[in-house]
Amino acid sequence: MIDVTGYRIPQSEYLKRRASLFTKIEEGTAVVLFAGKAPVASLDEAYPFLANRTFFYFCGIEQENSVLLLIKRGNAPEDWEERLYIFPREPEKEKWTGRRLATEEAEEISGISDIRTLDLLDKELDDLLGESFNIAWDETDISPARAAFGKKVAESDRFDSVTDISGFVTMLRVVKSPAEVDAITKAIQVTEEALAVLEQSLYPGMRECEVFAIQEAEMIKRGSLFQSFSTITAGGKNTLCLHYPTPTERIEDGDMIQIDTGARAGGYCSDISRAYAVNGKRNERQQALFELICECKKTALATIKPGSTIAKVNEETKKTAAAGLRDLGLIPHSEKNPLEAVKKYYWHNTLHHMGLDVHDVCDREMVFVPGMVFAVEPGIYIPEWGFGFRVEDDVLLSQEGARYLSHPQS
Ligand SMILES: [Mn+2]
Repeated sequence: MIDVTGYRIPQSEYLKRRASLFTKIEEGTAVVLFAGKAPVASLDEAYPFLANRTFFYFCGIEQENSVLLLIKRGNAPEDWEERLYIFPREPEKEKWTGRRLATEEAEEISGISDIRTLDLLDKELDDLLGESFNIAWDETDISPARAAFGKKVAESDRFDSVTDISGFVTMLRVVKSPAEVDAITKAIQVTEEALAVLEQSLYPGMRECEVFAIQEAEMIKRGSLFQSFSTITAGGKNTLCLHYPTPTERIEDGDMIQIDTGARAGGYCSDISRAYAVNGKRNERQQALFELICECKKTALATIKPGSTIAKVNEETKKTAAAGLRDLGLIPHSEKNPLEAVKKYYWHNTLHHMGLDVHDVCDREMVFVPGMVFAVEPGIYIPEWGFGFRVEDDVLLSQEGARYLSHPQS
């Protein structure tokens, strides 16, 4: 049984990433990135915390309110300064909140030797603003911490010189290193081991929430405490709702169950969808749809190659879906525009980038290059039949084309 407890990618990755960022920004720039904190659910109850993924990308720290400061005084690496601000250790507070990172641990994870406590941050940011530094940040970060800093910057008359690094960071994040592919592969392995247990546990009449509970429990047992997203489990007609949020119904004999799920490892996501017959045997229509979706996946895989685009893969896959739906009698042979008609049954995109975010950062027009990782999820939903589903696997693009990181369902 795989166990990803405490798993993380090597420190050297973060050193490399920060060096890329330093190379990209101009001399006299200070990059400020925020981990953020969990939003309040109600009163004193907060949602689970996940550090801002761009912050995490550059230091690997998963602790609330932490701030990364990268200062480029000159072009030579010895003129690049890295500081990480974290909470100080506070035994009284830690009785409630759990142990905070020690300075040495933060250094060990991130490779940053200058670890400071958060109480110094405000004054030191003021100092920077007082000097002639240009400020750079991630404009897609919607956290209150960044907003508060934004106000400070605006008040300091330095607003003209703020640079948004999100576009450049996207270019870095969208191409995965071998260490990142390893992390994603581990996350996939957790998800797949859990799915194998789940498939053995299915029985007609079980409730959607029991399916949910088994899948989540099996991933948690393997050390994935925080999933890529909350597992979706929908039976029967509920498979016609893509992000079905209320899994409480029984799955009757003869019905399909849709599971869309993904564990995390070292902060990295997986994303796998399976469609099972709850009684273990697909009927004729279920089998026909399953085969068509697998056909679509084949088309998608053949189209995911260097130089291709999301739009191209979508279009080719929809052609395969349209042809299949015509054979099944759902799109009339007389239909003049099958690519338009297929929209009635093909509701979502065929693929998305996957990494630190499950729907990872990207520019949708971006031309595919080796190192990209995608979740490929053709889905066909047939209201006339009362069900539909997607089958989803994760792939890595190399010079030779796309190859599965997960093990496709048959
Ligand atoms: Mn997906």
